[in-house]
Amino acid sequence: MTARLDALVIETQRRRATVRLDEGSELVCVTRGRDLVLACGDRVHVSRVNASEGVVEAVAERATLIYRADAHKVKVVAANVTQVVAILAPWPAWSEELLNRWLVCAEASGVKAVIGLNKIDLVEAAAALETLSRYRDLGYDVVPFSAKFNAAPMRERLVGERSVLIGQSGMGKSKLLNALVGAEAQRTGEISEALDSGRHTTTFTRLFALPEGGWVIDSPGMQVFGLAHFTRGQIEAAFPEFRERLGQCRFRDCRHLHEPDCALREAVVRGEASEARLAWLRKFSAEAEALPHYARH
Ligand SMILES: Nc1nc2c(ncn2[C@@H]2O[C@H](COP(=O)(O)OP(=O)(O)OP(=O)(O)O)[C@@H](O)[C@H]2O)c(=O)[nH]1
Ligand SMILES: [Mg+2]
Ligand SMILES: [Zn+2]
Repeated sequence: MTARLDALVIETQRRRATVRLDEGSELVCVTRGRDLVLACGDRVHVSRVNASEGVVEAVAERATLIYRADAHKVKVVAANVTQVVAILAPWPAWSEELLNRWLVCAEASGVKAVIGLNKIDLVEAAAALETLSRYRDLGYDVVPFSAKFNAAPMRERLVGERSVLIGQSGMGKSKLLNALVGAEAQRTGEISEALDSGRHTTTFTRLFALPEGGWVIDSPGMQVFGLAHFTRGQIEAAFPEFRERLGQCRFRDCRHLHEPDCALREAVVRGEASEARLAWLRKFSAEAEALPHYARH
């Protein structure tokens, strides 16, 4: 009978996970049972097989779980994070839709959302920051930085927190990670190469401890982010500017489209919320309703 050891999942790759034992060493593990889904940031119990291998026996209850789901699959992204950090850059162009999906996912998952604008050394940065002032007005922390020349503003937001970096390919997540941990810990990619081949530089998710405390998870670039694991109610409540108006529409089942006396549309007409954000709210909640609901992990 081997002793059960406490560990933290620091890398996930298909059916294998690398864990760091609390005493410091790392083990490559398989999981006991096919249903055990692991995410970086999970606290687990493992039994050691030999000096470098083990078996994950069980996962501790998660404080938070970030995952995405659509009609085809559910993909866990990170466990036990305190914040989702969306990494954008003036170039390549970011997707407003994905940014809004990440904000909604963070809000609906009960974690903070931070928006990082990387590559502010590029001339296009001023216009990008201007675009993002809309999100600042909603209350989000928008952090301009340069992974290449000055990552300090971002480091300040990450120290002591448990964060997952999320973004499209080529935004500089891994470059930031390297700046934070002071090493070439993660490979970074030439953008032309990444875009031309459609391939991402980072191919698996990995957790890194920050020297100053806390940890950060670097994930592969994402092009889709389904929100099918949330209900319409959860998605509607994930828009801070509309939150206190929910339930004030004339019809209880208002879809905020063409119904008379829609409190959300009235907020837009009065200039208190944007048409674009209402459009995302409609789109994401319609999508959530159209798909079967997934059980929470
Ligand atoms: N000018 C400039 N370029 C940067 C900066 N940060 C990253 N880059 C460049 O952007 C490219 C992509 O960086 P990565 O860190 O590999 O991007 P990623 O977000 O990890 O991409 P995936 O792993 O594919 O998701 C590389 O060529 C970096 O050198 C920055 O602050 N300024
Ligand atoms: Mg990367
Ligand atoms: Zn309405």
